[in-house]
Amino acid sequence: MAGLGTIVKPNYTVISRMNGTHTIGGQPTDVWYYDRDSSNQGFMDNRQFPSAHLEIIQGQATNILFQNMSFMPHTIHLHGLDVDQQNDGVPATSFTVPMGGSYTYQFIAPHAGTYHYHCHVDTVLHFHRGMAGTIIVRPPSGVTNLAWDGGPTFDEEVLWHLLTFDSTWANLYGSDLATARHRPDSFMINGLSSPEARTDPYSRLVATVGQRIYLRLLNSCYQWARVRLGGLPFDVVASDGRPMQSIVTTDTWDLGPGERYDLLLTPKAPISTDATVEYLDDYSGAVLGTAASRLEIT
Ligand SMILES: [Cu+2]
Repeated sequence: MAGLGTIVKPNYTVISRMNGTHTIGGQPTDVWYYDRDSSNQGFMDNRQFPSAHLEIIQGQATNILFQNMSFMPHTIHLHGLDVDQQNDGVPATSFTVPMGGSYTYQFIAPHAGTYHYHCHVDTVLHFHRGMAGTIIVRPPSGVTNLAWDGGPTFDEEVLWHLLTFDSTWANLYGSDLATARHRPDSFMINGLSSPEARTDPYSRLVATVGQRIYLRLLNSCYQWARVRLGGLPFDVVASDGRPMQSIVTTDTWDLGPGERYDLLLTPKAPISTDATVEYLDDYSGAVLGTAASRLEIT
């Protein structure tokens, strides 16, 4: 979907909430999430799982006022962004934001690219219950059709936040023996399983022949994720917020947990097919489950 983040600004209010609901595996499921101030429109409006998407600008002083409107301590960890220790949201090296409290995370993002944020309190569980979102750092000009200064331009932009869910963790309030193993039973793109992800305007890859689709991937689950775009070749152009040293052209790409990759797809003929993510067992590599959206090129 073109221009998924056309409003870019340096300052946000982000509110943690523990009273969300999202349909996961066909079941209404309690989720915890980061809400975004309503003045920012953009990616995945009104969806509580995954958390709000944020857009900021390379080189600008950025302030994220975090208000903890929930009943447990939380933080915002700015995964992959080069922030100082005070603003890194890791409790062991800084502090937590208590219930009812607030803190303004302050930083300057030095590199345009695809990033991630999540809670770092009882991380394994808070992350899984939904306290994780994406950040796009735009180049200094703020334009939304250029990956970074000197990098590729594109006509369409899509963001896939890759997620799995273990329903036996759904109602836990603290990690314990139950969270020693993660056995996912839902496999999603942007919080949606295949039937919904195939029709979701934020997840579909739609363009005309010759247009350039920029697909930002975040693997935000505890498994490896294998991405295929209907068998078409694509270029892997960026990794974890930095340009690839050399572009890789392939039709299959694997992401480890926490990794981000940016893909550039330029279809040369019309096609209507599935674009898929296979989630893989860490040890055996067996496919645990698949999520699919659509690749529609006319
Ligand atoms: Cu938390």
